[in-house]
Amino acid sequence: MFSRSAVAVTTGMLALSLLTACGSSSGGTDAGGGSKSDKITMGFAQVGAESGWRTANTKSIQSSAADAGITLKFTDAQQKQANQIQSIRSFIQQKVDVIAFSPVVESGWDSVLKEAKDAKIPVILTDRAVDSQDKTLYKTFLGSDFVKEGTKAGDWLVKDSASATGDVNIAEIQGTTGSAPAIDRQTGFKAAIAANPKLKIIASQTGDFTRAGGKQVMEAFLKAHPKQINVVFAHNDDMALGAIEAIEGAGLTPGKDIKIVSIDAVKDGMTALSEGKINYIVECNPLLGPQLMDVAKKVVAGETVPTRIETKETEFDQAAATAALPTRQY
Ligand code: GYE
Repeated sequence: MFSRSAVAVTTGMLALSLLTACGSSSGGTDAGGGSKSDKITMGFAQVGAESGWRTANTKSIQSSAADAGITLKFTDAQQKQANQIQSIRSFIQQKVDVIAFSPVVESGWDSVLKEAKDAKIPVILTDRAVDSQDKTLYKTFLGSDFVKEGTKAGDWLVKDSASATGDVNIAEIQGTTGSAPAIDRQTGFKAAIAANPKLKIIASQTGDFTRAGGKQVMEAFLKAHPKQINVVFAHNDDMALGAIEAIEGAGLTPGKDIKIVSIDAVKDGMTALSEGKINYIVECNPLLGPQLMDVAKKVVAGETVPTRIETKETEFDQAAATAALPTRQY
């Protein structure tokens, strides 16, 4: 007993002296340049854990906060706006230094964002946008151009079906109703396929960005439109993977009998693409953490930041997916 506590005391003293030494050698500042007493606390209200994309996004945010020396208060809204609003209110009460969140849907944020503004807590939107008219309610948006993603998916289909003689019937599996990526990806895709009047969307429903949702919606589509669907446009890879299960369950070959184009480029989606079960994937990058922490430090320091920060993204066919898979991070 005695010797153990002696060790504990000695270890404690050593830790204390190390801390003092660090403090004096760095002049009382941390690696981020702020003083120790101003360590930033960020409240982050995440959408949920609905997809592979989301899991990679959460990991990126958590590890980047740790790397940047930012204290992270993280909540998961389970895809419900009410939960997210509650989290944001609780972050305001806790007087965090900055709030970041990925809004489940686009509308309905004005009052809670006004509460944050009145409390002088800056807000950063990540991944998904809001449709608020008052742009002073948040400092910046960090994420992807979802319209462009939908356009790229549509452009691919226009090229791929250039030689089709009859109608090309498309079934669309949408993301969460009212969410920025669902709205914008549909807009971009529809505009792009207008280039060829043979391309027709014959069914469109939400699968809520989940694999189970994609499977269920595709099963219903196959029943309602037997032997009619030529192409599936899924707003994310997880729903495409669910659709693959439904297509195989109906005795058809995904990628051949029914072509599939989706968005995200997560590992499972890329694997299905390299196996020929998906035909094309437009990338949406979930690794927003490092940029978010950088911009949060600037915003807390009162620096002006661009009002929109976009992620660079590419797209993959079967060969590109096969080449990229061994080093794919998510
Ligand atoms: O595409 C999907 C996720 O908001 C960009 O949300 C994100 C989307 C992503 O559930 O997989």
